[in-house]
This record gives sequence, structure tokens and C-alpha cells, in this order.
Amino acid sequence: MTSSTLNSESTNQFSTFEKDILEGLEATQKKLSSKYFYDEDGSKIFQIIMNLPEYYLTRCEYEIFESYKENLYEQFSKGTQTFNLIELGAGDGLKTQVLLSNFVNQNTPFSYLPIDISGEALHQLKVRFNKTIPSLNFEGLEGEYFEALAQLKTKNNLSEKKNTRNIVLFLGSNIGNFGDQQSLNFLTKLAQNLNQDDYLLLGFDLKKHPKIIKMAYNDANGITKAFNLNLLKRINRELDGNFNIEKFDFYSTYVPETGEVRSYIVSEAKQEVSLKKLNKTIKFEWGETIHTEISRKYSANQMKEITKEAGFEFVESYTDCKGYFMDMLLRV
Ligand code: AVJ
Repeated sequence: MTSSTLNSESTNQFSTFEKDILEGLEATQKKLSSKYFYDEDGSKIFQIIMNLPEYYLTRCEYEIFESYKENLYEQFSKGTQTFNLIELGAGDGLKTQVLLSNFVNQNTPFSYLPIDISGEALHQLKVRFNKTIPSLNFEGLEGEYFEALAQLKTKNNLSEKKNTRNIVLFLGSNIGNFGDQQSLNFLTKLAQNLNQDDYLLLGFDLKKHPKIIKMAYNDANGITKAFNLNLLKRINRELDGNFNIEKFDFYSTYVPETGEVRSYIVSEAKQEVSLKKLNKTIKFEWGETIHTEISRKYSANQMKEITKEAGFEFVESYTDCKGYFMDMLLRV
């Protein structure tokens, strides 16, 4: 254990970001959480990724929504007077727009409630939907997923809106970033935060030929590499670091047994990096890795089992014509 007297004074002032980054870089197996990829530049790079020929996920889910928007509307509106579409981590909302612009022309009134920790992201989404779907009832909720959900639950109970069904959208294989235990915990907590007859529409990537999966995270133009290395740039900027981006590489591999794509930043030299703001120096061996991301793939049956264990009942599943991606509709 190293301790720095200089720092002990300010230790309790570290932000969550600072603590997470430092803890990750001081661990034996270094790690940085992929949730920190999405600063302004990172979000832009992710937009590019979603359009890459290798990255099939977004296109497949888009196709599913185009093909099944009517069917989804029927499921969502059946037996309720109104519904809330609550999206966790909405991003740019392009895929969701397919559903929303169809639903506004139907009979059952509904509200769209995206939850995001970034107020700015919510604002941009609101501006966008104001133009594209002016009649949409939009109510952004700023905060952590479960705080916002809990708020919503009490609000609905208080106003006794018993005829409003809550439908949570967790799309785009975002669940893939969780480890197995973490996703079970997440889904369990989600089920507990919903009322009976509420729904979850869960988008996840299916297991398939390992080469196809591997290529989605090893694109020819190195955009995924840039996406990962951007986190080092963010650390340089926010923690006054001196990562030399040129001296780091990217490595990503898929393991069929676990269904996990695991991604890493690799040090291409024996080197030291200082984080001035935290008064810390991090040492790297040649070839040493920083684990950055898990992108978990599931079979349909695996997901049925996990969601059942979490307290959900299977309703229906939808897939694209290649059978690459799946959206599963579940009920509490
Ligand atoms: C946004 C988490 C679904 O894991 O496929 C894309 C992020 N990482 N390329 C994924 C990502 C590298 C993506 N998710």
C-alpha cells in the first residue's frame, strides 16, 4: 500500500469519477469502466460506431422496430388506457423514434420518459423530438435509473393512475455491459420497481459466429480503438494526466463459452503516467492491459432464464431477418 501525506487531506474530496479511475488504475489487473466512455467526444465516436459496416447491432434493432412496430403497439396498449414509455439511456433516440412516430398516430395516449444522468443529453433529445414528432408527450427524467424509477412509481401511486402501464425500454444491448451477477441484480431490481402488468422491452445481442462478433469490436478503421483511447484523453483533460495516446493500443476478443467480448487498452511500452490532479503516478509494463469493457452476448434461452429468475414473465420475442439481435418483451 502506498500512501501520500500530501493527498490524504484531499482524499475525501475525490469525485466518484476520480475515485473510480484511480482505483481502477491502481488495481493489479488495471480496469476502467466503459460507462466513462461517453463524454462529448466519446458520444460522437459512438455515433460513428453505430454506422460502421462491422457494427451490425444498431441496424438489426432498427430493422426489428420497423418490422414489429404495429405488433409492439398492440402489446403495449392492450388492456390499458394510457402508457408510459420509460427509456433507460436513450442516446440519440434514433431507433426509438421509429416506435414513437408510429405510436403517436394510434389511439392510445402515451408519454415518453427518457431517463439519463446527463441533462444535456435529455435536452438535445427533447429538441430533436420537438422537431420530428411535435405531438409527442415528452418528459425527461434526469438522474440515476433507479432513483428516477422510484420517483415515477410513487408519483403514479399517488395520483392513482391505475390505468397507466409503465413500459421500460432497455435497448441496444446496453445490458451487455454488465457482468452476469450485475445483470441479474439489475433486472431483479428493475422488476421490483415496476408494478404488476408493467412491461420491459429488452434489446440484446445474440450469440452467433464468433468471427462476426469479433469483427464488430475490431473495425477496420480503428474507430473502436479510438473510442477506447478517448477515455485516456478524457483522463488527461479531467485529471491533468499525461497519457501518451500513441503509446497505447487496443485489444478485443470474444469467448464463446462465456458469451463475453472483453476489450482492453494495451500499453505499448514500459512507461509511467502521472495524474497531476490526484498527485499519483501509474506504472505500466510493456504489454500490460487495462480492461475497459464487457459486451455480453446471450442465447434467447439464456435470457429467458435470467429474466425469469429476476421476476419477469416472458411475453414475446422479436428478431431481425439474420437472427443476429433480439428484443424480448417481458411482463412483471
Ligand atoms: C452501447 C454497450 C451496446 O457493447 O456493443 C460499441 C458499446 N463498445 N463498440 C456495445 C460499444 C464498442 C456497445 N453498447
